[in-house]
Amino acid sequence: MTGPHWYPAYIGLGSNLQGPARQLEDAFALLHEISQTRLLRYSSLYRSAPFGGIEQPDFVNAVAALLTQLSAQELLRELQRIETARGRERGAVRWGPRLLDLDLLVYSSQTIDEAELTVPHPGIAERNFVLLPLGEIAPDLDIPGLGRVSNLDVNLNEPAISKLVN
Ligand code: A4P
Ligand code: MG
Repeated sequence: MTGPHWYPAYIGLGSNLQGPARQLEDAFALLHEISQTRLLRYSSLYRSAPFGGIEQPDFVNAVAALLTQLSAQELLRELQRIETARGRERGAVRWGPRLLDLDLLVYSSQTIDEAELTVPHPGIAERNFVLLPLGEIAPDLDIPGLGRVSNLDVNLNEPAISKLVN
C-alpha cells in the first residue's frame, strides 16, 4: 500500500528584529509543527549585512530542509501564517526590517511561476545568506535552472556574512 507522497522543500529564514537568533530558533520548532510536514534538518545561523539599500540592523539567516505532503501553495500559506503569528506586519516596506521572513526556496523539482509564488525563489543565486547555509545542509541539491548547490559561486561583491557563534 502506498501513502501520500512526501516532497522535499527548502525554506530560507531571516530576521533582523527583537532577538533575531531566538526568532529563528522558535521558527524551526514552528516549521516542525506544520501539518503533514517534518523538519529534517536546519543549518547554522549566519549573520549578514542587510542587502536592498535600506538602512537597518544586520540579519540573522538560516535554511531548513522539510519533507511535506502539502502542495507548494499550501506550504506557502502555512509559512505566511507563521510569519503573521510571530508578529510580522505584512504590507510594510519591501526589503525592510522584519521579525521573521520565511521564503520557499525550492519545492521538489518543481518550477512555479504564479502571481503569488515563484519557485525556485528568484534570489537564491545572488544571496550568500542563502547559498552558504544551503551548502551546509544540502550541497548535492539540484536546483531547477541553477544546478547543484555546491557548484554555485559565492558572490564576492555581496555584503559580509559570518557564522554566528552562540
Ligand atoms: N512570493 C513569491 N514567491 C515566493 C516564495 N518562493 N517564497 C510572494 C515566499 N514568498 C513568495 O513576500 C512578498 C510576496 O512574495 C508574498 O506575498 C508571496 O506571495 P513578503 O515576504 O511579504 O515580502 P518581502 O519579504 O518584503 O519581499 P521579498 O521580495 O520576499 O523580500 P526578500 O527577497 O525576502 O528580501 N538582507 C539580508 N542580509 N538577509 C535577509 O534575509 N531579506 C530581505 C527581504 C532584504 N534584505 C536582506 C534579507
Ligand atoms: Mg519574503
